[in-house]
Parts: sequence; structure tokens; C-alpha cells
Amino acid sequence: MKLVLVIIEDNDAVALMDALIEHRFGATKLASTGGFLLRGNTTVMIGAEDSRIDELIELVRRICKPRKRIVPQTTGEIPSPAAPFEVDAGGATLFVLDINRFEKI
Ligand code: 2BA
Repeated sequence: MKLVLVIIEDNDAVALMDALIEHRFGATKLASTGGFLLRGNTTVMIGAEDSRIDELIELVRRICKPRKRIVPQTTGEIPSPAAPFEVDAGGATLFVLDINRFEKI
């Protein structure tokens, strides 16, 4: 058993959750905030059998496509007059963790 943490853009969340349901993966969706941009993103926790991890990663790859995004600079919450900058957005950041024990009570 593995726990896969998938951090994605909010824009991709609905499509990914739909695909996870369709492919019968159990998942929990959390609202999260990126440490660099300090903007909302989505973290999805998925517990899955080891044999299904490649299938899961392929699903994420198909739905969460990388793209560029222009981001205004801010000082805390306040927009700054400094030039906006470009970051890679979309795509997904995944962590695959070993799980010692999984129970539903
Ligand atoms: P953020 O930390 O808000 O980062 C958003 C995007 O900003 C990053 O996309 C990257 O393109 C850029 N970026 C991040 N740190 C940077 C830096 N020091 N200098 C220049 N550009 C930088 P991703 O790398 O695809 O990451 C997307 C989101 O995934 C991150 O949002 C964060 O929430 C999470 N993440 C990425 N790496 C992580 C890690 N090692 N541990 C935990 N979470 C991570």
C-alpha cells in the first residue's frame, strides 16, 4: 500500500477528482497553499495498492498538463509595481510514501 500526495493547480482539481472516481481510486482533496507563490493550490491524498501506482501517475500526467503562468509580484497580499514574472504552473508534484498499515474501522 502507498499513500500518494499530489499537489496540483486548483484549475485541474475537478477533472482529476472525476478521473479518480471513474478509475475507482479512493481520494481526499485538501485546500493547500504553495510555499513560493503563496497562492491556493490543491493537494490530493490517494491510498492505493502498489500495483496501481503507475496507473495513477499516468492518470495525473494525462490530466495535469504543465503550462506557463504570469504571476504579479506581491508584498504579502498587496500587489507590487515590480514586473510580473513567469513560473511553470500546472503539471503536478507527487510524493509516493510507503504505508505500513491501512485500516478502516
Ligand atoms: P509553490 O511553492 O507556490 O511553487 C509554484 C511554482 O513556482 C513552482 O511550481 C515553480 O515553478 C516555481 N517556484 C517554486 N519555488 C521557486 C523558487 N525558489 N524560485 C523560482 N521559482 C520557484 P512546481 O515546482 O510545479 O510546484 C508546484 C507546487 O507544488 C508548489 O507551489 C508547492 O505547493 C508544491 N511543491 C513543489 N515542490 C515541493 C516540495 N519539494 N515539497 C513540498 N511541496 C512542494
